[in-house]
Amino acid sequence: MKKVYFAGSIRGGRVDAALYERMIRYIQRTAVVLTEHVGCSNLNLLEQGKKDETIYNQDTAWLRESEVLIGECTCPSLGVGYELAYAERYNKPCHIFYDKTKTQLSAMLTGNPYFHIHPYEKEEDIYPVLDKILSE
Ligand code: 6K6
Repeated sequence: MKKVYFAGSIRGGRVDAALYERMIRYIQRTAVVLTEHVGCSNLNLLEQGKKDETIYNQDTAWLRESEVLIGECTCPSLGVGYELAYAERYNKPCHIFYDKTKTQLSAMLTGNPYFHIHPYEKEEDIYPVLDKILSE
């Protein structure tokens, strides 16, 4: 099964955490998600005790191991931006979703033809695109 690195905001804000969880569950029907915790609603408990250095080392190792990055970028996150640049450096295909009724994506992403960008209006529009990405 395909190994997916799912990226979504953590310290950048958790307003879309439930959406991340639904996307992760959907992807898990046909692929392996290395970063399941991104959709975890009880992140406060989980985050306690984990050193930032450990998080960085683990996440960059998972990025190198993954075959594709799928990011939900409606809520801006420095960590997700960093992960996208890191994935590009390792030639991992990057698919970026964002709700175009809620935000304008950074020009540093929309201006880079390397990234596959998927603006959506309704959550239901996301899932057929995920099907396509996962069957590639
Ligand atoms: C443990 C369990 C859940 O959360 C933790 C501790 N924190 C993190 N654990 C794993 N990955 C993290 C953590 N904090 C940030 N990240 C990575 O950065 C994730 O892969 C996200 O895609 C991204 C979010 O960055 P920020 O800047 O919004 O925190």
